Amino acid sequence: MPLRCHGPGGPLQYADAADFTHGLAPEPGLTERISGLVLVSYGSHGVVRLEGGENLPCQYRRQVGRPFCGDRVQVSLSEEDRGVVEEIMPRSNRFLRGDARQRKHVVAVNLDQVAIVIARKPLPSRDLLERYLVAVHSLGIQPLIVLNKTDISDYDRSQAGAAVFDRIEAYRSLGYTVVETTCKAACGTDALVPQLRKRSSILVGQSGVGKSSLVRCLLPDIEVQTGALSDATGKGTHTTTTTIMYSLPGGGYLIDSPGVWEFGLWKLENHELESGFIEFRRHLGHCRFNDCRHLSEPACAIKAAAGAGEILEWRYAAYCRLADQNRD
Ligand SMILES: Nc1nc2c(ncn2[C@@H]2O[C@H](COP(=O)(O)OP(=O)(O)OP(=O)(O)O)[C@@H](O)[C@H]2O)c(=O)[nH]1
Ligand SMILES: [Mg+2]
Ligand SMILES: [Zn+2]
Repeated sequence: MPLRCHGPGGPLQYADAADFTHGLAPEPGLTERISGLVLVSYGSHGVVRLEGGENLPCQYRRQVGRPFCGDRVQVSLSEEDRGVVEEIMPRSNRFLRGDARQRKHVVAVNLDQVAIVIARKPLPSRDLLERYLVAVHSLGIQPLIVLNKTDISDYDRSQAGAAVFDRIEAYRSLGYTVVETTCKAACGTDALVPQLRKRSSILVGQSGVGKSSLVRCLLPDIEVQTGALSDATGKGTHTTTTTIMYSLPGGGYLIDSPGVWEFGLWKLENHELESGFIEFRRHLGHCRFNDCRHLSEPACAIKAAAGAGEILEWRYAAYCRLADQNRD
């Protein structure tokens, strides 16, 4: 009996059931390959959005490796409404986080932008924003700072992380775009819309800052999109436990990622850490020692710039703490 898999534009592929006796794919050459985009990825399977717009549940092959959310892949059809990832296309970048042992984990790939969401409740931990900024700069792409929950005005100013809200203008002066949002008012996310248009962006940030709420405000058809994904995986999708990609109405993609209680970095190279502080860059190369870590070395250009007020004292202090945590 022929198997068929329909996309919106008609049948995508026909194949003979006998080819699939052993599970995954028929012999090479028997099926055409279809390009797709990985919307959500679990250990051994995920959901791929095909060129025609259809969501296809797919298995992975050990020899091909595990694709991540945002990966461009080639799939073949293995059985009705199932696919197999045959190839992962080269990635432009990978957004990483570090675990408690400073090992790297991939969150999502092929990003144009990382939107770091912070809120007054829950307050960010000390240096959280700096850690995210370092992680984003290591990809060579621009971060966007999103201050959500602007409807909340009372918060615990005694906590170290609360200082972020007094420093918003300083971040703008450093060159960062900061947008303010609230999910509790009509048009509360309007400032974010043009920043996301026609780009692939990921929302990252502490658990509870409102990433999924922002997604719900920005996507009028969120129910349709999550429904289509649940249909494709055969189980309910819980956006807060899995990194998941949605299509934006004006073009582009928005990825919701599970919140972390504490965003950690991996073991960084010195250059990754120092260039994660963008205002340091013009001073780099002017220290006495080539391998200067800008902590207690003599004739350090970064320390001198911090002493002269060219680098903000609190940014330099944050750098020193991150450098200290980054030791072997
Ligand atoms: N006051 C206020 N509450 C908000 C706002 N946005 C989200 N919330 C609330 O904050 C809580 C957490 O929102 P979520 O959208 O689930 O947060 P999240 O960042 O996705 O959390 P994780 O999935 O755990 O990472 C919910 O109770 C939301 O209703 C806002 O702008 N203002
Ligand atoms: Mg969430
Ligand atoms: Zn130095």
